[in-house]
Amino acid sequence: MCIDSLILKLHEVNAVKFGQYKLKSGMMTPIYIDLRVLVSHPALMNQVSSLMYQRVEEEGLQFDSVCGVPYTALPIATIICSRNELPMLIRRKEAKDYGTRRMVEGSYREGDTCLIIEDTVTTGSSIIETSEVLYKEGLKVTDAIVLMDREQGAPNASTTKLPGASSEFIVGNNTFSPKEENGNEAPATKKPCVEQKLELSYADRSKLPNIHPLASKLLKLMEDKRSNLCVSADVTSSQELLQLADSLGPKICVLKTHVDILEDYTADCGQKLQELAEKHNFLIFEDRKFADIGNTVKHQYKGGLYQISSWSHIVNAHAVPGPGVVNGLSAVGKSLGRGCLLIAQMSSQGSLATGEYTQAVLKMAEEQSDFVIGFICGSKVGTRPEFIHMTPGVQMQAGGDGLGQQYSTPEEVIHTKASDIIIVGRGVLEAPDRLKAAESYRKSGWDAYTKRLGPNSQ
Ligand code: 5BU
Repeated sequence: MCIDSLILKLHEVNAVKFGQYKLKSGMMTPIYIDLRVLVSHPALMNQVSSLMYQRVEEEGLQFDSVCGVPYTALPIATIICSRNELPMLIRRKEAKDYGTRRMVEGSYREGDTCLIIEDTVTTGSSIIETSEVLYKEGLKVTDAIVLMDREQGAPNASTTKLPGASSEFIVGNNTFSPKEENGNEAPATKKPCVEQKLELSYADRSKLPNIHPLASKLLKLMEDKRSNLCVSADVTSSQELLQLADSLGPKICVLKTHVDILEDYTADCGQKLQELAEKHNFLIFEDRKFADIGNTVKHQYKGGLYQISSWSHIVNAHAVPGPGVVNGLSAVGKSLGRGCLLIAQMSSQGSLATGEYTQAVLKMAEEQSDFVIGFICGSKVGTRPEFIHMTPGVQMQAGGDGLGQQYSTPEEVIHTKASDIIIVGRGVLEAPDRLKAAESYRKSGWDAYTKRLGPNSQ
Protein backbone atom coordinates (compact mmCIF):
# COMPACT_ATOMS: atom_id res chain seq x y z
CA MET A 1 0.00 0.00 0.00
CA CYS A 2 1.29 3.48 -0.82
CA ILE A 3 1.35 6.42 1.53
CA ASP A 4 -1.38 8.33 -0.39
CA SER A 5 -4.00 5.64 0.07
CA LEU A 6 -3.02 5.26 3.70
CA ILE A 7 -3.61 8.97 4.26
CA LEU A 8 -7.04 8.72 2.67
CA LYS A 9 -7.89 5.85 4.98
CA LEU A 10 -6.62 7.76 7.99
CA HIS A 11 -8.77 10.67 6.89
CA GLU A 12 -11.81 8.39 6.71
CA VAL A 13 -11.41 7.33 10.33
CA ASN A 14 -10.78 10.93 11.46
CA ALA A 15 -7.18 10.22 12.41
CA VAL A 16 -6.13 13.01 10.04
CA LYS A 17 -8.12 16.17 9.40
CA PHE A 18 -7.31 19.30 7.44
CA GLY A 19 -8.12 22.86 8.46
CA GLN A 20 -6.68 25.24 11.05
CA TYR A 21 -5.86 23.62 14.37
CA LYS A 22 -4.05 24.79 17.45
CA LEU A 23 -1.46 22.41 18.90
CA LYS A 24 -0.82 22.02 22.63
CA SER A 25 2.28 24.16 22.15
CA GLY A 26 0.13 27.02 20.82
CA MET A 27 1.48 26.54 17.29
CA MET A 28 -1.09 26.60 14.48
CA THR A 29 -1.15 23.68 12.09
CA PRO A 30 -3.12 22.94 8.92
CA ILE A 31 -3.20 19.25 9.76
CA TYR A 32 -4.82 17.64 12.74
CA ILE A 33 -3.34 14.23 13.43
CA ASP A 34 -4.60 11.95 16.16
CA LEU A 35 -3.61 8.38 15.55
CA ARG A 36 -4.98 7.15 18.88
CA VAL A 37 -8.16 6.03 17.09
CA LEU A 38 -6.10 3.55 15.06
CA VAL A 39 -6.49 0.81 17.68
CA SER A 40 -10.17 0.59 16.76
CA HIS A 41 -9.31 -0.20 13.13
CA PRO A 42 -7.33 -3.43 13.06
CA ALA A 43 -6.90 -3.58 9.28
CA LEU A 44 -5.47 -0.08 9.30
CA MET A 45 -3.23 -0.96 12.22
CA ASN A 46 -1.83 -3.82 10.22
CA GLN A 47 -1.29 -1.60 7.19
CA VAL A 48 0.49 1.07 9.19
CA SER A 49 2.69 -1.54 10.85
CA SER A 50 3.57 -3.13 7.50
CA LEU A 51 4.40 0.21 5.95
CA MET A 52 6.64 1.17 8.83
CA TYR A 53 8.42 -2.15 8.87
CA GLN A 54 8.89 -1.95 5.11
CA ARG A 55 10.76 1.27 5.76
CA VAL A 56 12.93 -0.40 8.38
CA GLU A 57 13.92 -3.00 5.82
CA GLU A 58 14.51 -0.47 3.05
CA GLU A 59 16.86 1.46 5.31
CA GLY A 60 18.60 -1.78 6.30
CA LEU A 61 18.38 -0.78 9.95
CA GLN A 62 20.17 -2.99 12.47
CA PHE A 63 19.01 -3.23 16.08
CA ASP A 64 18.64 -5.70 18.96
CA SER A 65 15.14 -4.70 20.01
CA VAL A 66 12.25 -2.37 19.24
CA CYS A 67 10.56 0.13 21.52
CA GLY A 68 7.33 1.97 20.72
CA VAL A 69 6.89 5.45 22.20
CA PRO A 70 3.97 5.14 24.63
CA TYR A 71 1.08 5.03 24.16
CA THR A 72 -0.06 5.29 20.54
CA ALA A 73 2.99 3.68 18.99
CA LEU A 74 3.06 0.87 21.53
CA PRO A 75 0.52 -1.37 19.75
CA ILE A 76 2.16 -0.57 16.40
CA ALA A 77 5.50 -1.74 17.76
CA THR A 78 3.78 -4.82 19.18
CA ILE A 79 2.39 -5.80 15.77
CA ILE A 80 5.72 -5.19 14.05
CA CYS A 81 7.55 -7.28 16.63
CA SER A 82 4.98 -10.06 16.72
CA ARG A 83 4.83 -10.44 12.95
CA ASN A 84 8.55 -10.29 12.42
CA GLU A 85 9.52 -12.08 15.61
CA LEU A 86 11.57 -9.20 16.91
CA PRO A 87 12.29 -8.68 20.62
CA MET A 88 10.39 -5.73 22.04
CA LEU A 89 10.94 -3.44 25.01
CA ILE A 90 8.31 -1.40 26.83
CA ARG A 91 9.17 2.01 28.17
CA ARG A 92 7.20 2.96 31.25
CA LYS A 93 5.48 6.26 30.78
CA GLU A 94 4.97 7.29 34.36
CA ALA A 95 7.53 9.71 35.73
CA LYS A 96 10.31 8.10 37.65
CA ASP A 97 9.93 8.64 41.35
CA TYR A 98 12.81 8.76 43.75
CA GLY A 99 14.14 5.24 44.03
CA THR A 100 15.08 2.70 41.46
CA ARG A 101 11.91 1.51 39.78
CA ARG A 102 12.61 0.06 36.34
CA MET A 103 11.69 2.38 33.51
CA VAL A 104 12.16 -0.18 30.74
CA GLU A 105 10.55 -3.63 30.76
CA GLY A 106 11.89 -6.58 28.81
CA SER A 107 15.21 -8.37 28.53
CA TYR A 108 18.24 -6.45 27.37
CA ARG A 109 21.93 -6.16 27.94
CA GLU A 110 24.06 -3.08 28.45
CA GLY A 111 25.04 -1.72 25.03
CA ASP A 112 22.17 -3.35 23.12
CA THR A 113 20.81 -1.23 20.26
CA CYS A 114 17.18 -0.25 20.06
CA LEU A 115 14.93 1.02 17.29
CA ILE A 116 12.23 3.50 18.31
CA ILE A 117 8.79 3.43 16.70
CA GLU A 118 6.73 6.62 16.86
CA ASP A 119 3.44 7.60 15.28
CA THR A 120 3.69 11.39 14.96
CA VAL A 121 6.42 13.94 15.58
CA THR A 122 6.04 17.67 15.96
CA THR A 123 9.23 18.68 17.73
CA GLY A 124 10.62 15.19 18.30
CA SER A 125 10.50 15.65 22.06
CA SER A 126 8.79 12.33 22.81
CA ILE A 127 11.38 10.42 20.79
CA ILE A 128 14.09 12.29 22.64
CA GLU A 129 12.45 11.52 25.95
CA THR A 130 12.13 7.82 25.16
CA SER A 131 15.69 7.61 23.89
CA GLU A 132 16.91 9.30 27.08
CA VAL A 133 15.11 6.74 29.21
CA LEU A 134 16.58 3.87 27.15
CA TYR A 135 20.02 5.44 27.23
CA LYS A 136 19.90 5.70 31.00
CA GLU A 137 19.19 1.96 31.10
CA GLY A 138 22.37 1.34 29.10
CA LEU A 139 20.74 0.90 25.69
CA LYS A 140 21.87 2.61 22.50
CA VAL A 141 19.20 4.17 20.34
CA THR A 142 20.40 4.46 16.80
CA ASP A 143 17.28 5.01 14.73
CA ALA A 144 13.67 6.02 14.96
CA ILE A 145 10.93 5.28 12.46
CA VAL A 146 8.08 7.77 12.41
CA LEU A 147 4.82 7.47 10.55
CA MET A 148 4.15 11.19 10.26
CA ASP A 149 6.31 14.24 10.71
CA ARG A 150 4.50 17.54 10.97
CA GLU A 151 7.76 19.24 10.03
CA GLN A 152 7.30 21.78 12.78
CA GLY A 153 10.52 20.94 14.54
CA ALA A 154 11.85 22.82 17.52
CA PRO A 155 13.56 26.16 16.86
CA ASN A 156 17.29 26.04 16.28
CA ALA A 157 16.98 22.46 15.21
CA SER A 158 20.31 21.17 14.07
CA THR A 159 22.25 17.98 13.93
CA THR A 160 23.05 16.01 16.97
CA LYS A 161 23.20 12.44 18.14
CA LEU A 162 20.78 10.51 20.21
CA PRO A 163 22.29 9.83 23.58
CA GLY A 164 24.55 6.86 23.04
CA ALA A 165 23.85 6.68 19.32
CA SER A 166 26.53 5.14 17.20
CA SER A 167 25.34 6.94 14.08
CA GLU A 168 23.46 10.15 13.34
CA PHE A 169 19.82 10.21 14.28
CA ILE A 170 17.85 9.11 11.28
CA VAL A 171 14.11 9.40 11.27
CA GLY A 172 13.00 7.37 8.31
CA ASN A 173 9.69 9.08 7.74
CA ASN A 174 7.05 9.71 5.16
CA THR A 175 5.94 13.28 5.05
CA PHE A 176 3.08 14.30 2.87
CA SER A 177 1.18 17.19 1.44
CA PRO A 178 -2.44 16.30 1.93
CA LYS A 179 -5.07 16.28 -0.72
CA GLU A 180 -6.40 19.76 -0.10
CA GLU A 181 -10.00 20.40 0.85
CA ASN A 182 -10.56 22.17 -2.48
CA GLY A 183 -9.84 18.90 -4.23
CA ASN A 184 -6.46 19.90 -5.70
CA GLU A 185 -4.09 17.03 -5.57
CA ALA A 186 -0.94 17.92 -3.73
CA PRO A 187 1.91 15.53 -4.40
CA ALA A 188 2.96 13.17 -1.67
CA THR A 189 6.63 13.54 -0.91
CA LYS A 190 9.08 11.20 0.69
CA LYS A 191 11.77 12.53 2.91
CA PRO A 192 14.26 9.91 3.93
CA CYS A 193 16.16 11.65 6.62
CA VAL A 194 15.46 14.28 9.23
CA GLU A 195 18.12 15.25 11.70
CA GLN A 196 17.03 16.90 14.89
CA LYS A 197 18.73 18.46 17.81
CA LEU A 198 17.85 16.32 20.77
CA GLU A 199 19.17 18.21 23.74
CA LEU A 200 18.70 21.95 23.76
CA SER A 201 21.22 23.98 25.70
CA TYR A 202 20.08 26.37 28.43
CA ALA A 203 20.82 29.20 25.98
CA ASP A 204 18.70 27.58 23.23
CA ARG A 205 15.84 27.12 25.63
CA SER A 206 16.01 30.72 26.82
CA LYS A 207 15.10 31.74 23.26
CA LEU A 208 12.07 29.49 22.78
CA PRO A 209 9.11 31.48 21.50
CA ASN A 210 6.64 30.43 24.20
CA ILE A 211 8.95 30.66 27.16
CA HIS A 212 8.00 32.64 30.27
CA PRO A 213 10.24 35.76 30.49
CA LEU A 214 11.46 34.80 33.98
CA ALA A 215 12.39 31.27 32.87
CA SER A 216 14.15 32.80 29.88
CA LYS A 217 16.09 35.17 32.13
CA LEU A 218 17.08 32.30 34.42
CA LEU A 219 18.26 30.01 31.61
CA LYS A 220 20.25 32.84 30.08
CA LEU A 221 22.00 33.78 33.29
CA MET A 222 22.76 30.08 33.94
CA GLU A 223 24.53 29.90 30.60
CA ASP A 224 26.31 33.23 31.18
CA LYS A 225 27.48 32.28 34.67
CA ARG A 226 28.05 28.62 33.78
CA SER A 227 26.06 27.71 36.86
CA ASN A 228 23.12 25.42 37.51
CA LEU A 229 23.61 25.68 41.25
CA CYS A 230 20.92 26.95 43.59
CA VAL A 231 22.13 27.34 47.14
CA SER A 232 19.52 26.80 49.81
CA ALA A 233 20.42 29.48 52.35
CA ASP A 234 18.81 27.84 55.37
CA VAL A 235 20.24 30.14 58.03
CA THR A 236 18.46 31.86 60.88
CA SER A 237 19.92 35.39 60.89
CA SER A 238 19.38 38.07 58.25
CA GLN A 239 22.97 39.15 58.45
CA GLU A 240 24.25 35.66 57.72
CA LEU A 241 21.74 35.31 54.87
CA LEU A 242 22.91 38.56 53.25
CA GLN A 243 26.53 37.72 53.77
CA LEU A 244 25.97 34.30 52.12
CA ALA A 245 24.16 35.92 49.20
CA ASP A 246 27.03 38.35 48.67
CA SER A 247 29.84 35.83 48.94
CA LEU A 248 28.22 32.97 47.00
CA GLY A 249 26.39 35.26 44.55
CA PRO A 250 28.92 34.84 41.70
CA LYS A 251 28.66 31.03 41.88
CA ILE A 252 24.91 30.57 41.85
CA CYS A 253 21.99 30.97 39.50
CA VAL A 254 19.37 30.98 42.26
CA LEU A 255 19.41 31.70 45.98
CA LYS A 256 16.71 29.76 47.79
CA THR A 257 15.36 31.08 51.09
CA HIS A 258 13.10 29.98 53.93
CA VAL A 259 12.27 33.44 55.16
CA ASP A 260 10.18 32.10 58.05
CA ILE A 261 13.21 30.54 59.73
CA LEU A 262 14.89 33.94 60.08
CA GLU A 263 14.72 35.18 63.66
CA ASP A 264 15.11 38.85 62.78
CA TYR A 265 13.48 39.44 59.39
CA THR A 266 12.65 43.05 58.48
CA ALA A 267 11.58 44.51 55.13
CA ASP A 268 15.12 45.82 54.80
CA CYS A 269 16.38 42.24 54.44
CA GLY A 270 14.12 41.63 51.42
CA GLN A 271 15.29 44.92 49.90
CA LYS A 272 18.98 44.08 50.40
CA LEU A 273 18.52 40.58 49.03
CA GLN A 274 17.11 42.11 45.86
CA GLU A 275 20.09 44.43 45.55
CA LEU A 276 22.47 41.49 45.89
CA ALA A 277 20.48 39.53 43.30
CA GLU A 278 20.98 42.47 40.90
CA LYS A 279 24.64 42.83 41.77
CA HIS A 280 25.50 39.16 41.22
CA ASN A 281 22.85 38.31 38.61
CA PHE A 282 20.95 35.55 40.39
CA LEU A 283 17.26 34.99 41.12
CA ILE A 284 15.67 34.67 44.55
CA PHE A 285 13.43 31.69 45.24
CA GLU A 286 11.40 31.70 48.45
CA ASP A 287 10.68 28.03 49.16
CA ARG A 288 7.30 28.85 50.73
CA LYS A 289 5.40 25.80 49.42
CA PHE A 290 2.00 27.48 49.25
CA ALA A 291 -0.79 24.95 49.68
CA ASP A 292 -4.09 26.67 50.43
CA ILE A 293 -7.09 27.98 48.55
CA GLY A 294 -6.47 30.74 46.03
CA ASN A 295 -7.78 33.56 48.20
CA THR A 296 -5.59 32.64 51.18
CA VAL A 297 -2.37 32.16 49.22
CA LYS A 298 -2.96 35.53 47.60
CA HIS A 299 -2.71 37.16 51.03
CA GLN A 300 0.15 34.93 52.15
CA TYR A 301 2.13 35.83 49.04
CA LYS A 302 1.51 39.57 49.00
CA GLY A 303 1.03 40.55 52.64
CA GLY A 304 1.83 39.50 56.18
CA LEU A 305 5.19 40.00 57.76
CA TYR A 306 7.24 38.93 54.76
CA GLN A 307 5.55 40.40 51.69
CA ILE A 308 7.19 37.67 49.66
CA SER A 309 5.96 38.87 46.28
CA SER A 310 7.86 42.15 46.70
CA TRP A 311 11.31 40.57 46.78
CA SER A 312 11.21 36.91 45.63
CA HIS A 313 11.34 36.22 41.88
CA ILE A 314 10.22 32.62 42.27
CA VAL A 315 7.94 30.83 44.71
CA ASN A 316 6.68 27.27 44.79
CA ALA A 317 3.36 25.63 45.47
CA HIS A 318 1.85 22.25 46.13
CA ALA A 319 -0.77 21.23 43.61
CA VAL A 320 -2.92 19.57 46.30
CA PRO A 321 -5.52 22.38 46.45
CA GLY A 322 -6.06 22.25 42.67
CA PRO A 323 -5.48 25.02 40.11
CA GLY A 324 -6.90 27.71 42.43
CA VAL A 325 -3.61 27.87 44.31
CA VAL A 326 -1.83 28.93 41.12
CA ASN A 327 -4.61 31.36 40.19
CA GLY A 328 -4.33 33.02 43.62
CA LEU A 329 -0.56 33.37 43.36
CA SER A 330 -0.76 34.50 39.76
CA ALA A 331 -3.24 37.24 40.70
CA VAL A 332 -0.44 38.79 42.77
CA GLY A 333 2.73 37.75 41.00
CA LYS A 334 2.00 37.76 37.29
CA SER A 335 1.94 41.53 36.85
CA LEU A 336 5.22 41.71 38.81
CA GLY A 337 6.88 39.30 36.38
CA ARG A 338 7.19 36.59 39.03
CA GLY A 339 6.99 32.85 38.40
CA CYS A 340 6.01 29.71 40.27
CA LEU A 341 7.38 26.18 40.48
CA LEU A 342 4.93 23.37 41.13
CA ILE A 343 6.10 20.61 43.44
CA ALA A 344 5.85 17.51 41.26
CA GLN A 345 7.97 15.29 43.48
CA MET A 346 9.75 15.66 46.81
CA SER A 347 13.14 14.44 47.89
CA SER A 348 11.95 13.07 51.22
CA GLN A 349 11.50 9.37 51.85
CA GLY A 350 7.91 8.15 51.58
CA SER A 351 6.74 11.26 49.74
CA LEU A 352 3.23 10.90 48.37
CA ALA A 353 3.99 13.08 45.35
CA THR A 354 4.56 10.21 42.91
CA GLY A 355 3.02 8.52 39.87
CA GLU A 356 -0.41 9.83 38.97
CA TYR A 357 -0.08 12.80 41.33
CA THR A 358 3.10 13.86 39.54
CA GLN A 359 1.36 13.48 36.18
CA ALA A 360 -1.54 15.63 37.38
CA VAL A 361 0.95 18.31 38.45
CA LEU A 362 2.47 18.32 34.95
CA LYS A 363 -0.96 18.84 33.47
CA MET A 364 -1.70 21.68 35.85
CA ALA A 365 1.60 23.33 34.90
CA GLU A 366 0.82 23.08 31.18
CA GLU A 367 -2.55 24.69 31.75
CA GLN A 368 -1.05 27.56 33.75
CA SER A 369 2.17 28.13 31.88
CA ASP A 370 1.73 31.90 31.95
CA PHE A 371 2.77 31.77 35.62
CA VAL A 372 4.21 28.29 36.22
CA ILE A 373 7.83 28.18 35.05
CA GLY A 374 8.72 24.65 36.06
CA PHE A 375 8.89 22.02 38.75
CA ILE A 376 10.50 20.87 41.93
CA CYS A 377 11.23 17.23 41.16
CA GLY A 378 13.73 14.42 41.51
CA SER A 379 14.28 13.99 37.81
CA LYS A 380 13.09 15.57 34.59
CA VAL A 381 9.34 14.95 34.65
CA GLY A 382 8.00 17.07 31.80
CA THR A 383 9.01 17.20 28.17
CA ARG A 384 8.37 20.90 27.43
CA PRO A 385 11.80 22.52 27.21
CA GLU A 386 10.25 25.79 28.40
CA PHE A 387 9.84 24.32 31.90
CA ILE A 388 12.72 24.39 34.36
CA HIS A 389 13.35 21.38 36.60
CA MET A 390 14.90 22.08 40.00
CA THR A 391 15.99 19.26 42.29
CA PRO A 392 16.63 19.40 46.04
CA GLY A 393 18.30 16.65 48.04
CA VAL A 394 21.76 17.02 46.54
CA GLN A 395 25.13 16.31 48.10
CA MET A 396 28.45 15.06 46.78
CA GLN A 397 27.71 11.70 48.34
CA ALA A 398 24.36 9.95 47.99
CA GLY A 399 22.68 9.12 51.30
CA GLY A 400 20.30 10.72 53.78
CA ASP A 401 20.11 12.91 56.88
CA GLY A 402 18.27 10.64 59.31
CA LEU A 403 15.12 12.79 59.06
CA GLY A 404 13.87 11.53 55.72
CA GLN A 405 15.96 13.66 53.38
CA GLN A 406 17.45 11.60 50.52
CA TYR A 407 20.52 12.76 48.65
CA SER A 408 21.63 12.20 45.07
CA THR A 409 24.86 13.51 43.56
CA PRO A 410 25.03 16.47 41.10
CA GLU A 411 26.06 14.02 38.36
CA GLU A 412 23.02 11.81 39.00
CA VAL A 413 20.61 14.72 39.14
CA ILE A 414 21.80 16.65 36.08
CA HIS A 415 23.24 13.93 33.85
CA THR A 416 21.33 10.78 34.72
CA LYS A 417 18.02 12.29 35.81
CA ALA A 418 18.18 15.19 33.34
CA SER A 419 17.09 17.88 35.80
CA ASP A 420 18.25 21.46 35.23
CA ILE A 421 19.22 22.90 38.59
CA ILE A 422 20.69 21.33 41.72
CA ILE A 423 19.51 22.73 45.05
CA VAL A 424 22.17 22.36 47.73
CA GLY A 425 21.75 23.37 51.36
CA ARG A 426 23.87 21.64 53.97
CA GLY A 427 26.33 20.38 51.37
CA VAL A 428 27.50 24.01 51.21
CA LEU A 429 26.39 25.43 54.55
CA GLU A 430 28.12 22.80 56.68
CA ALA A 431 31.35 22.82 54.69
CA PRO A 432 34.40 24.36 56.39
CA ASP A 433 34.78 26.74 53.42
CA ARG A 434 31.35 27.60 51.98
CA LEU A 435 32.71 29.42 48.96
CA LYS A 436 34.98 26.54 48.03
CA ALA A 437 32.12 24.08 48.49
CA ALA A 438 29.79 26.20 46.36
CA GLU A 439 32.41 26.30 43.60
CA SER A 440 32.82 22.55 43.69
CA TYR A 441 29.03 22.01 43.46
CA ARG A 442 28.85 24.56 40.64
CA LYS A 443 31.57 22.74 38.76
CA SER A 444 30.05 19.29 39.31
CA GLY A 445 26.62 20.49 38.19
CA TRP A 446 28.03 22.24 35.15
CA ASP A 447 30.25 19.33 34.13
CA ALA A 448 27.25 16.99 34.36
CA TYR A 449 25.28 19.37 32.14
CA THR A 450 27.97 19.60 29.45
CA LYS A 451 28.32 15.82 29.57
CA ARG A 452 24.56 15.53 29.05
CA LEU A 453 24.69 17.84 26.05
CA GLY A 454 27.27 15.54 24.54
CA PRO A 455 30.12 16.13 22.12
CA ASN A 456 27.94 18.08 19.67
CA SER A 457 27.08 20.77 22.21
CA GLN A 458 28.11 24.28 21.36
P1 5BU B 1 19.65 20.25 52.25
O1 5BU B 1 20.39 20.82 53.39
O2 5BU B 1 20.48 20.25 50.94
O3 5BU B 1 19.07 18.90 52.55
O4 5BU B 1 18.44 21.27 52.02
C1 5BU B 1 17.45 21.07 51.06
C2 5BU B 1 16.54 22.27 50.99
O5 5BU B 1 15.57 22.03 49.99
C3 5BU B 1 15.77 22.56 52.26
O6 5BU B 1 15.62 23.95 52.36
C4 5BU B 1 14.44 21.90 52.04
O7 5BU B 1 13.41 22.60 52.71
C5 5BU B 1 14.26 22.04 50.55
N1 5BU B 1 13.48 20.96 49.93
C6 5BU B 1 13.85 19.64 49.98
O8 5BU B 1 14.87 19.29 50.56
N2 5BU B 1 13.09 18.68 49.37
C7 5BU B 1 11.96 18.97 48.71
O9 5BU B 1 11.33 18.08 48.14
C8 5BU B 1 11.59 20.36 48.65
C9 5BU B 1 12.34 21.30 49.26
BR1 5BU B 1 10.05 20.83 47.75
